Amino acid sequence: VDAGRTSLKDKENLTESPLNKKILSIMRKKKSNLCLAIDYTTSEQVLQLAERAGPFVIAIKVHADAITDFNEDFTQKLTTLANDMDFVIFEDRKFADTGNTTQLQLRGIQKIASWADVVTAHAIQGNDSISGVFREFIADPAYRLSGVLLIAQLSTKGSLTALNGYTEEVAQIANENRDVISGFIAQTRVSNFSDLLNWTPGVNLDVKSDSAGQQWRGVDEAIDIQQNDIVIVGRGVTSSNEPVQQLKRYRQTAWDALVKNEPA
Ligand code: 5FU
Repeated sequence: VDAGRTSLKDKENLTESPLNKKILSIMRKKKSNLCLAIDYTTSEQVLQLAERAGPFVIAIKVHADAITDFNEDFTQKLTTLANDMDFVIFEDRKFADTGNTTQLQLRGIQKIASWADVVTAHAIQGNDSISGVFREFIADPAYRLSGVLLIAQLSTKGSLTALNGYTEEVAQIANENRDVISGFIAQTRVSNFSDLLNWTPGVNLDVKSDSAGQQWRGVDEAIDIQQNDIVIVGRGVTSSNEPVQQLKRYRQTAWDALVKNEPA
């Protein structure tokens, strides 16, 4: 199976995940496979860019614990924007503990499960601490949470996810729990199930690395060669003086690379 080259429409029909159905439909509607990582440190900065970025992105990714004035007013405004502008809210928390602790953290001081549509989890703790916990939250209508992405590969230099067999084991967990796991954070496509979406960070059209371990590559490599579905862009947009202009550039480049591979 050439999972990367299944059409978006077919992926939308195939997927068992309500989150992926929604994302794939937004992708086709907005002609975008771009997720913007807004790593600003005040809620006002995040909301301002989210509002300007809304029409061009399928998801806004945040690190709630990096927002110094994080509060419920912020999440209320963010969910209103997401509902009005049709994007999903992605909290990149990277849960990695016992299932019980993950449960406590999802409901904890930040109430992540109440405002995030999708979160990330490592798989290092093993599947008994992952799928069951998330399945419970996703099934509960009291929570907004509707999907989880497993970290199959990190973008950082020297990442231990490259150790022999690790990524394959993560893919196996997702393959067997596709009702709850909606995809991966990865560098290259890691599963043959085309309904598991591959989200890829480490994308920048102008710079190759920072001084703290990040590695960036361009969109052609990320989409055309490595067969990812969704591009996650951070500082390529957020460090620019003209973020919306950069955002449009990334959206166009990433979408062109994706539809180039779409079967007619
Ligand atoms: F899982 C990962 C990863 O492997 N690499 C990442 O860069 C997550 N990220 C996140 O994507 C990271 O925490 C940032 O929020 C974002 C990339 O932003 P950048 O500014 O393009 O480096």
